[in-house]
Amino acid sequence: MATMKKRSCRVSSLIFLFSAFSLSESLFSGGETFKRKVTVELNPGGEAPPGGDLLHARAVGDNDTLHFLFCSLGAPTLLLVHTNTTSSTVKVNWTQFLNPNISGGLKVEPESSVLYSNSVVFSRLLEYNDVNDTAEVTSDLFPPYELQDFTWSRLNLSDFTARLCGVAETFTNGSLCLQLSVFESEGRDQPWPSLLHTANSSQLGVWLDGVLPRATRSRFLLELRAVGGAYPLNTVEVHRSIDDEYTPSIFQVSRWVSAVNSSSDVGGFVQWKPVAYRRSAPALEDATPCRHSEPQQRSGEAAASSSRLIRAFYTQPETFGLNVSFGLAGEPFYNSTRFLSWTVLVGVGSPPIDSFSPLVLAIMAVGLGTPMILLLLGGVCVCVRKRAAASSTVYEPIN
Ligand SMILES: *[C@@H]1O[C@H](CO)[C@@H](O)[C@H](O)[C@H]1NC(C)=O
Ligand SMILES: *[C@@H]1O[C@H](CO)[C@@H](O)[C@H](O)[C@H]1NC(C)=O
Ligand SMILES: *[C@@H]1O[C@H](CO)[C@@H](O)[C@H](O)[C@H]1NC(C)=O
Ligand SMILES: *[C@@H]1O[C@H](CO)[C@@H](O)[C@H](O)[C@H]1NC(C)=O
Ligand SMILES: *[C@@H]1O[C@H](CO)[C@@H](O)[C@H](O)[C@H]1NC(C)=O
Ligand SMILES: *[C@@H]1O[C@H](CO)[C@@H](O)[C@H](O)[C@H]1NC(C)=O
Ligand SMILES: *[C@@H]1O[C@H](CO)[C@@H](O)[C@H](O)[C@H]1NC(C)=O
Ligand SMILES: *[C@@H]1O[C@H](CO)[C@@H](O)[C@H](O)[C@H]1NC(C)=O
Ligand SMILES: *[C@@H]1O[C@H](CO)[C@@H](O)[C@H](O)[C@H]1NC(C)=O
Ligand SMILES: *[C@@H]1O[C@H](CO)[C@@H](O)[C@H](O)[C@H]1NC(C)=O
Ligand SMILES: CC(=O)N[C@H]1CO[C@H](CO)[C@@H](O)[C@@H]1O
Repeated sequence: MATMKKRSCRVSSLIFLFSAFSLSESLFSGGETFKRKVTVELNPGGEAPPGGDLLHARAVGDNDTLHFLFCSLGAPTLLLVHTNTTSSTVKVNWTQFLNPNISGGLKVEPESSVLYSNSVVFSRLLEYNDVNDTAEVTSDLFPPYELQDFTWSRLNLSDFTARLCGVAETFTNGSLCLQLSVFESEGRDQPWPSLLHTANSSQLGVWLDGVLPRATRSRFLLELRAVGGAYPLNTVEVHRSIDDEYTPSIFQVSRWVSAVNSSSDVGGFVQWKPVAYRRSAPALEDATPCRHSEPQQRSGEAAASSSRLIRAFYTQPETFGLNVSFGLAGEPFYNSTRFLSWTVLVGVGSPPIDSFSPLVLAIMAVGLGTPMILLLLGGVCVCVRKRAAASSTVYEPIN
């Protein structure tokens, strides 16, 4: 009797473990993930214009299309346009597009299909001399680098990835590079910060490589502008996460969203983990925290005059800007490695949220499950013993 119970206990504990594994499997690898069909086109309907490129990635879903436009004419700009049809197209009038004074050079047609649009302009790189190692921007701010004045390389395109590098005169041998990736389905890049992406988002990596700093104790900030129509990105929410599995030592994620409807599927987001890396192939000690300033309303005209894409698409751009600063007091200065990289996700709908991997879930299942099973087993054993003892006492008087 007791052995039978024990055997069935063992079997049930095995079943428990198996079901824990299969649950985690079905939660993560199973289930149809949302997919888009992506096609990429450089300078649609035109020849390579002087001084920059316009990339168009068209990501078609079941009932909708996401247009990603990335432009290096002026300050580098990423524009996302979400339409409610699979047949929307991008029309560029190059005569208008190349004229910095004229709006309307780029249209997404039919215009009635546009559900939402949002864009991010990389406007300025700021450098300051952190003489007292406080990592606070002080009066020792060097004249900012205006990214619209950089000399940008042609876009280097491979599959769904486009790379762009630019130099300012004082950079000597270094450069500031941006890399855009567009995705057909959910996943994450191998290198840290290994952000989770979906087919509704694109990823932008920015890095500053080999630039000659203007002071030995230089630190940098990057100024971003979010330009949009309805639902402007005007607030940054910082969410805590207990999971640092994919981005070691980082337990936070920052989301630049619209304060109106930030929790609904309407609108878009810019999302990042507050970490930058001081080497291109980083070890844990090369991670450096970054901070953001509160989004401030900025002149739409300034954004439009710095970026050809903004000028061409928006007539009355609503603009918010913020600074991301790299490094904390006491951390090595830029000169220590002369490298700094940071990654953001830009997309529509709800930002992707990290969850535990199957491995972690299995470990948790075993960690929590084993004590439960031991308790159960213990309970069963006690029961069986008591019964055995009870039955023997019951039978004794007969003997
Ligand atoms: C696409 O639209 C059709 C008809 O409007 C609808 O039945 C279908 O559920 C939609 N599919 C998705 C994935 O939204
Ligand atoms: C492009 O814009 C120019 C100037 O506004 C205009 O003259 C021309 O007809 C337009 N081209 C097309 C194809 O619409
Ligand atoms: C844009 O406007 C400015 C002044 O309004 C003018 O000086 C400049 O020539 C114009 N540029 C073009 C390409 O039309
Ligand atoms: C797309 O949206 C526009 C404007 O909101 C609407 O007029 C149109 O009917 C929608 N099309 C589809 C296919 O849902
Ligand atoms: C650095 O510290 C010195 C002495 O405390 C102070 O006089 C100076 O103003 C500080 N410089 C900056 C840029 O904060
Ligand atoms: C283009 O990018 C690939 C990697 O994406 C790199 O290997 C190659 O050297 C780049 N080419 C140029 C001309 O920069
Ligand atoms: C820039 O590169 C040249 C040749 O590669 C090298 O001689 C020079 O020292 C470099 N300058 C700096 C500041 O690293
Ligand atoms: C992406 O967008 C489509 C269409 O709006 C939606 O059906 C889908 O659930 C979204 N996928 C993710 C992973 O957010
Ligand atoms: C940067 O660091 C190097 C050695 O790491 C040092 O020789 C140099 O003086 C530092 N400062 C600048 C401005 O390059
Ligand atoms: C970024 O920082 C610089 C220097 O402190 C400041 O002038 C600028 O206004 C800031 N930009 C935004 C958008 O807050
Ligand atoms: C103020 C505003 O635009 N609110 C919208 C938030 O999103 C819901 C749907 O998700 C709309 O119904 C509200 O109008």
